[in-house]
Amino acid sequence: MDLIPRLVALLGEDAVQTDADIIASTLVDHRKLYRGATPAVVSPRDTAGVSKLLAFCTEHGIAVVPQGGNTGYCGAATPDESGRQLVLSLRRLDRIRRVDADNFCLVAEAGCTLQRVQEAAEAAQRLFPLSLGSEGSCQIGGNLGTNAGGTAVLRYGMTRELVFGLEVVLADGCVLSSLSPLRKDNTGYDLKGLFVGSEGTLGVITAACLKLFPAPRSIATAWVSIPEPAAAITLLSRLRAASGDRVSTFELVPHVALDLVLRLVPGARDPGTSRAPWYLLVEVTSPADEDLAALLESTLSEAIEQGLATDAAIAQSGTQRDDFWGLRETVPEAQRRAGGSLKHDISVPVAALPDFIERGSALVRAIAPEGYLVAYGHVGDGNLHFNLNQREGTETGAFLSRELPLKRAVHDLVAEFGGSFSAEHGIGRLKVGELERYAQPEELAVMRRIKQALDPKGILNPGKVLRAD
Ligand code: 2HG
Ligand code: ZN
Repeated sequence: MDLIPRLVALLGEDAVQTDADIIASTLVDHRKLYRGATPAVVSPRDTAGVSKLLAFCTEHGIAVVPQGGNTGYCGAATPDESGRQLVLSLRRLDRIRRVDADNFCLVAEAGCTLQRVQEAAEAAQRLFPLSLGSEGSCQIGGNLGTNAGGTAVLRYGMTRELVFGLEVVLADGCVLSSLSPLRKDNTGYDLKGLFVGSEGTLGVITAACLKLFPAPRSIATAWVSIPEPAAAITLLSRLRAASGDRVSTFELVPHVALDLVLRLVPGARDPGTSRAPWYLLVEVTSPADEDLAALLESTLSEAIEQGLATDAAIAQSGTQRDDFWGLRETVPEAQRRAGGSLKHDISVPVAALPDFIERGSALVRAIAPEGYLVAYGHVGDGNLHFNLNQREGTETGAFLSRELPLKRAVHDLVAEFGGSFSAEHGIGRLKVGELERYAQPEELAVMRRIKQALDPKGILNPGKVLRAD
């Protein structure tokens, strides 16, 4: 079959791109772990176009790899090396179809950037709380497909919890549409829950009805020096109680990460607090007018008196708040600039994090002496990016050769703690083997049966999440 003319006939010339220079960036994942090939990047202009494409691909057994902003960490949006998988770009589905302040919802198409969704909510005095470092370029379809996490999960939950309903195109082209803002709808299986986090392997999400919240009117942000991770756990529960559970962000940053950021990220500003082995970025927000800075100040002063913290700075302006946030959000960039890194996106029950850090650090010292630990992240969710960077003066080959033994040891430790080897970045292609190893066999069998039922020809993102047959 002459594929390209058939695609052009189906969707129009402007929907089919084959120029090697133009499509190059869609063939490599964000972390540059994979480099794929494709006959074309197809960008339908609407849901009907996605439906036509998938029906055609099912009929002819052509694999399709859905792609949003291409900012994922596990290679879920990259085609394989065969050169036979089409890339389905959702970028032209970029309308905010409706903002409904009274029902606290909005309907956005998959190709809207997360930032556009946030701004549409803000314009209606509402909040869409999903918040990630890549929000300017990641797309809401990708956030839904990967069940993205980010820095407000503690208060508002992962993406899955922010959805009223979805519009999804199934492999055979059939469109499931459920975009109403019903808070109660107890009619059968939770189909939307199935598609969120399925990474494009069960259907292609084309639009979503998203949950909004009252816009915050008061915000207080602090950068806190703490002596050890255990102090973070105590401080978190104190602050949750003192604030009436309005802590929206509670992030842990080790000194080594702050140091990398200050050295390697242009514009990064020292928070001015005394040096400590660990720091916290803490934010408390409220939809009412209240003095949250005073609340933070009294809780943190008490913490300092009791030795739970050694210093703290409360942001005195929007600029200082942005500076504090920048110190946390640019840790991945600083890690990249510092050279080779090994990453583990793990979670354990929140209160077990200090023990995990201690035992995990010992593993790093024993297994990967060429690396040093840069463990940071969403301590309020029990989710750490247990990452390593290469020590200066060591051999890159030796450092990288530690990847597999270290991953096995860290993930085994996570399993011992009853945790997850992929807390927020998903499975993609990178962690298919890990899922096979750590998921319960019964769970895997159910996943395979669902995949078989919804995509019997296996055209949807083959080889991602589950190994292709
Ligand atoms: C973050 O929390 C992201 O900054 C990226 O999830 C984590 O680079 C990483 O490992
Ligand atoms: Zn993260």
